[in-house]
Amino acid sequence: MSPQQSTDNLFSLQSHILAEESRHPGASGDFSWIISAISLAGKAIAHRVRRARLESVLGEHGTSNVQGESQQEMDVISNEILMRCLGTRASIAVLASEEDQEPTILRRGKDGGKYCVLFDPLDGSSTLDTNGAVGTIFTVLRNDSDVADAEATVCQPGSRQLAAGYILYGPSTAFVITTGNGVDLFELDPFVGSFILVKRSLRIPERKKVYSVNEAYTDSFPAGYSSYLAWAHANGYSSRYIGSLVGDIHRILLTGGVFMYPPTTSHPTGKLRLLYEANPIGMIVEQAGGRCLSGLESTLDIVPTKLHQRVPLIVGSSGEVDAVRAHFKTPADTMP
Ligand code: AHM
Ligand code: MG
Repeated sequence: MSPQQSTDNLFSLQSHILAEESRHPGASGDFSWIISAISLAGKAIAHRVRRARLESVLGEHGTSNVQGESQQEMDVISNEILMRCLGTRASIAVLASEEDQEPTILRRGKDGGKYCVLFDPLDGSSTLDTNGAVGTIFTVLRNDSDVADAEATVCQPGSRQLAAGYILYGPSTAFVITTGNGVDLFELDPFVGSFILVKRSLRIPERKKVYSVNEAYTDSFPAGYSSYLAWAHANGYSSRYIGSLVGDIHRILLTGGVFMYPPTTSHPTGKLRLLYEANPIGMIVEQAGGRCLSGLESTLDIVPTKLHQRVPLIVGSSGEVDAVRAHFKTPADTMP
């Protein structure tokens, strides 16, 4: 191994963000403090996830979130960890979580609040009881200090995200991030205590005959999705579905394919949340050369109207998303 390679292998997330920030003249360092808080939270959540069964913190917490979904013990613990790590960062104006009904205002723009951080603390947590992979999804937005209402402040289209990422708690802990300049993959070295860069500028393969969807709901899918699935069955496609978005997206990012969560009878506008699930995943995948749609629209162009808004999602390899899109002949093909 050359000296250059060994230096690359020991490039930490912290150094990477500082290096990225130094490319912007006049950068204050506030942004790297935010990513460092998310990285600290990721390490703390990874530790708790690994010990969840030993500490008997699996299963339901006995409460529901704003969306009426039962909260798992680890949802609540992960949310608290993120709130505690991010709550101390001076440049954050607003924090918003899947688990909390309202955004939390930390400070106004005039008091130095420059950024908003939105997250799903532990996506796919219902698979945790059976030792499934789960993840934290996050996005960073600029705080528009002219907007007084916190919900209105965070309702920005995904195209305005400053950074987006996820942390996958699987056999290893992976940290995937984009700041709009490609996508980089880090892995936690638990002995060193740092996320170490393992892959720079990830590119998602353009084609791969694999789709990822909960096919048990096929009967309630709009016509365009059913037509695509019939086509995929006839064309040698394979299926992979973990039921945990971060796990499914990580596989697709590395090996290609398409993930879909269409509108269904029980979720007529889709299940996944626009601001802290679809948008960050969409930014990551598009930065890696893939595509992200919500029905006929580009997900990142949707102007959100509320914090917990849901959207349909079709995301992955550009050629595979286009293959789904080709079955949407009219808007009716995308509607339940
Ligand atoms: P959650 O945020 O409540 O965990 O729900 C999101 C999860 C995703 O991780 C996953 O893709 C999807 O829900 C699975 O839903 P379903 O069980 O309906 O297939
Ligand atoms: Mg979620």
